[in-house]
Amino acid sequence: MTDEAATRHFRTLFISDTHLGAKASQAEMLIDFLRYHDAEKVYLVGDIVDGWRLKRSWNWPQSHNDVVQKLLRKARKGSTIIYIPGNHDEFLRDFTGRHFGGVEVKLNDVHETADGRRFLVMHGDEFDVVVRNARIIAYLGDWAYDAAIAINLVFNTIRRRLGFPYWSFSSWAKLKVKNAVNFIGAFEKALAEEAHRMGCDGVICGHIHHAQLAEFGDVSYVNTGDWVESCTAIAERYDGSFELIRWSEVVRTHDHKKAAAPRIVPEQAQIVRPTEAA
Ligand SMILES: [Mn+2]
Repeated sequence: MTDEAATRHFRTLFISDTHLGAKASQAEMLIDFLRYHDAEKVYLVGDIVDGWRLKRSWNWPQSHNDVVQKLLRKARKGSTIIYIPGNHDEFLRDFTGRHFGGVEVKLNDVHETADGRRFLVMHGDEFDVVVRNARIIAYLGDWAYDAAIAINLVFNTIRRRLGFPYWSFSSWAKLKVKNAVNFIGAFEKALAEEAHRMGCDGVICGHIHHAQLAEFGDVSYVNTGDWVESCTAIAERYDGSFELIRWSEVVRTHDHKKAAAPRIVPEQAQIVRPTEAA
């Protein structure tokens, strides 16, 4: 009952990069978050299960199972749950259009907000090659851009068939710390451009473990972040506006379990202009 009093209800919740099956997954934080947040529709925006990590060494503690149970319970209680696979759970891309336990698998989706804006929802790894070669592609132009996306698809399908692990954006960017901001900027720009190309008002993605609410001209860029390091999620309020929830900060600064609903989460929405890609 106390839980219900503190639960925040949203129109939509967007969660990604939980990496269940990986030791670094902060499943307990996520269970806590799911306990205090509910929505009519929940988007799982990829890398929910870390298939590559599980393949190397099986790690499935109770807390990881509890996350799955909690999501399935939300589905049973009436939430629409859409699972958009990422690169770490790309085995699910073969099950596009399928339902399991009330969860629908989609390659990507277009979400319409309460105020009528259309958002392309996708994980974002489709743009890895573009990001890695941002400089060259910017120089070569449009055809190189389209070719890069096509190459990315073919390249990773082959890698996957051969059983090689997928290249990880976040660990790669961290290795190149000095340029990490540029890579993140290139990713954000590529995704915003794709949304524009698809005739959408914005994009909602994950993949780079860097939560963000930003505007690129007239295109909104929304990134859900992750549950490995930052413990972030994006929520759509009933008026169609978005909120970036940094759950670890909420937990640290508030006794959310005792506080009443309107007081538990301060305005955490961050509108920051990302650094332009070099
Ligand atoms: Mn990813």
